[in-house]
Amino acid sequence: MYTVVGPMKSRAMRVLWMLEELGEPYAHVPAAPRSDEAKTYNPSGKVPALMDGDDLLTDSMAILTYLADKHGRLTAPAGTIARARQDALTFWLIDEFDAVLWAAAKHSFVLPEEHRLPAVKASLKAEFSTSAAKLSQRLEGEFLMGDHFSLPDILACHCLNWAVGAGFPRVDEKLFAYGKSLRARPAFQAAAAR
Ligand SMILES: N[C@@H](CCC(=O)N[C@@H](CS)C(=O)NCC(=O)O)C(=O)O
Repeated sequence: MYTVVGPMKSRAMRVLWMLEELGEPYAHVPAAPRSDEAKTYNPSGKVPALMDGDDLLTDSMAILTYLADKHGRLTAPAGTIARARQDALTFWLIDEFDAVLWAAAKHSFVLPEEHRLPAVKASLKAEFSTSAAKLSQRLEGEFLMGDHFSLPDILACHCLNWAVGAGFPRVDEKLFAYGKSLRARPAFQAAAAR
């Protein structure tokens, strides 16, 4: 039995969405980041965390990769060229989307006030727009890896939603439509209803 730790409005959403896609049962503990409750699972207080029985797993994309490999779904098999390309895209999204959004969050409310540099946000927004245009350009079919939904789609869509919430510039129509179609998936809707 899986237990997902972290609120829907955090990177825990990626894990909730993944488990809904897999149709795997799970419990949800919507503990806030850094809360005492989150620390009872993950001593760092970071979310998401996933308990698989007694085993603690951390980091959203490590968790998603573990689940995809374990259940043999939503990923190319490990050790294949297709997987190397899928992983390259995942790491690119972490560098160009997640890290940029996280830097903006740090300089908005995460870091102690004396370490925040709000002026950096304009630069981060410009960087994000450049990366979003690149992603839009490489999007050829319905999904990032072609005709099948896979892990990078969960990461990309979560970051696109995060960007809207953080007041980042609008992405182009093609990428907007891509995000919209992913949000319409029953598994996304079920996770978002948490
Ligand atoms: N790379 C990690 C980042 C986890 C992370 O920083 N989560 C945020 C909430 S979305 C958090 O726990 N922040 C609290 C903190 O940084 O102390 C992942 O993808 O899970």
